[in-house]
Amino acid sequence: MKPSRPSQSNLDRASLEIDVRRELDMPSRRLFGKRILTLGGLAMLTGCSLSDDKSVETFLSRVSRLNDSVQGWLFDPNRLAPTYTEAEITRPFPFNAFYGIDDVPHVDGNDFRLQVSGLVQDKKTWTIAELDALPKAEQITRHICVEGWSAIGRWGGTPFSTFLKRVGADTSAKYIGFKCADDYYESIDMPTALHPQTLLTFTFDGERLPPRYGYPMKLRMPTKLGYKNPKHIMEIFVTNTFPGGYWVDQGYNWFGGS
Ligand SMILES: Nc1nc2c(c(=O)[nH]1)N[C@H]1C(S)=C(S)[C@@H](COP(=O)(O)O)O[C@H]1N2
Ligand SMILES: [Mo]
Repeated sequence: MKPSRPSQSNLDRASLEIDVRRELDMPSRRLFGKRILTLGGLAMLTGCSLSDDKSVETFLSRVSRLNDSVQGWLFDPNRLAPTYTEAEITRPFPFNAFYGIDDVPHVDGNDFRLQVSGLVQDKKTWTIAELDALPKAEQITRHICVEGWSAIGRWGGTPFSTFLKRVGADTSAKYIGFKCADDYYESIDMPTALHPQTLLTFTFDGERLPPRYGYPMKLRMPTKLGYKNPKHIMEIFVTNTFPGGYWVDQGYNWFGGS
């Protein structure tokens, strides 16, 4: 986003952002509310400029009405998140998880089998070689974490819609759930799963996804905030039963995106 000159609305925004920090400094992140959770993040995801009073006001009023169903209606399956150039990639790219870097799970690729379950025709498991053979796609997009940072990275893999087609997913189902190697879990809505920028990724910056960024795979959605993007995916399931998510079950907004 462009740097903005100070204005009353921007000051309001600044103090809201301080609220975010204050909440994050609290021993428990559970108090993290829906209201401020997606404030700065959503604006960046939608490419919405907060550089003038009017757009800040429009934006704040939208956020104050924020809830999952409203966000679901706002989501436009054809709208694309911004993409960036090679030169804009953030180096080094930050690591984040609900634990420190020393506790990153190291999944053994030789034994690894991705499980696919629920409302799919083909419940076969997938080896890394089989996943690597899927049609390729790559994107340079911005990852936005609600903890107050964002970074641009390059992820490669396959369009998630291609994968869902391969496994014969029931695309009239409501949710896709993810179980991860580190006890993290997440779920997303079907329109986001089928969005053209939603990628099942196996590489970061042209290299095999390193453990810290989610080996063996990470679902990358530039239309969603960082916590919605599961790393170390071990199982993918299609369901009509709301699966929740690691942070969502502690009060984060489920939709978490645009
Ligand atoms: N399995 C798993 N996925 C996860 C997390 C996690 O703790 N475990 N943290 C989420 C959050 S809050 C962020 S910001 C991003 C961080 O991804 P990065 O390490 O590639 O920056 O991963 C998301 N996906
Ligand atoms: Mo995050």
